[in-house]
Amino acid sequence: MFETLQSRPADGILALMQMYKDDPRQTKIDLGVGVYKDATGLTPIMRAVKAAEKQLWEQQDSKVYTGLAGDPAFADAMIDLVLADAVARDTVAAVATPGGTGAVRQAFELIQMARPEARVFVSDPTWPNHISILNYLGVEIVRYRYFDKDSCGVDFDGMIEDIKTARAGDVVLLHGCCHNPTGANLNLTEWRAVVEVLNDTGAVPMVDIAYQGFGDGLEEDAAATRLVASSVPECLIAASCSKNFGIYRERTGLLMAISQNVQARKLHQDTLAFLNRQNFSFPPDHGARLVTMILNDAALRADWQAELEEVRNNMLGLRSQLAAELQRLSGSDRFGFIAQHRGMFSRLGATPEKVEEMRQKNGIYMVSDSRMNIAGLNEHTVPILAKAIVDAGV
Ligand code: HCI
Repeated sequence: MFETLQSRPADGILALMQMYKDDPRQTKIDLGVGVYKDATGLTPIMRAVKAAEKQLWEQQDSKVYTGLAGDPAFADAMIDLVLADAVARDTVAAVATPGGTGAVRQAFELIQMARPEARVFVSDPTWPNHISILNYLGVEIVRYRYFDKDSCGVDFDGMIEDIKTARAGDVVLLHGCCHNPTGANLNLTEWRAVVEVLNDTGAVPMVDIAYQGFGDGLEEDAAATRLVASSVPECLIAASCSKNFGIYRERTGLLMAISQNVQARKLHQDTLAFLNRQNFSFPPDHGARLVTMILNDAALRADWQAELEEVRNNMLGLRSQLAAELQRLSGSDRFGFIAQHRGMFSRLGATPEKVEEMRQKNGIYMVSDSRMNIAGLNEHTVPILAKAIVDAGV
């Protein structure tokens, strides 16, 4: 029977990761997959994670199943981190998921289950996995304008015009902070306008927040998600712990369904648990437990926050350095957006041909849409990248 299988297109980001590994050049620079790297190119285990793991090893006496929703203490800690007091706890149904991708997948399945005719509006561009999973599930996709290729900022008027065409019961997928792949984000005034459109149309927001703490700070990065959650009747939030806790392979995420109708919460909670059961039974626990320990222990939490700040400031420093170097070499301000963008990524605005040229000539690996992982740089490689960009005539 398996001879009927057809090969599927590879994920562009993951294929690039392999190409980078296979490149023998010592001078190669990896600006591809979205993992944080320090100045030596290492993706470190955060200090608080190591400490929590040690404690866990010493204290954990059983690995028996948790619950279908995962440990409720994990949901509580994460709801507090993402939403603080924006909404009442008894309005939030939540399940632990295998990573942020797991939360996204479950959210899309929930949408399809609740309303098969719902369309999901996604930013143009969005994270390729959003498109891939929606297509796989057969959910209709509508793209809304987002990235303005001239300014490399947000085409806000275009975005508003497009999301206004959503109907009641459609879903608008929003990146809570640190937009992937562009790095271009809305300000809070613009977010308020988005909320107004959501409430006018009756469209349901789904917020994907995978980089909290990588942009302007933990609280600042959650502000838009909190605003949305507190302003609409219903919303979904997919949160990832992969990046801000550096626990990528532990697959740690949370899906939240929030409804102002408190009576609906039990049904939402049961439905989310049902979806977990259909897909994998119990969600992974190790990463979720580390996150819970860190968030609930004052000393671990303080150390985690301090290290996350180092990570964030390192990326901001690299952004400033790259923007300044490009300004110096090109004699123009056209790359100033790199210092304005936030998070791990910036879309440079180069054609796929120029991206390929930089890969072949300079061993610089960025995604073909010219997304660069800023954390893949260090103070020595910034000038090399800037020169390659200007030499390629970007
Ligand atoms: C990213 O690079 O956008 C995040 C990491 C990732 C990439 C592709 C599939 C899963 C996760």
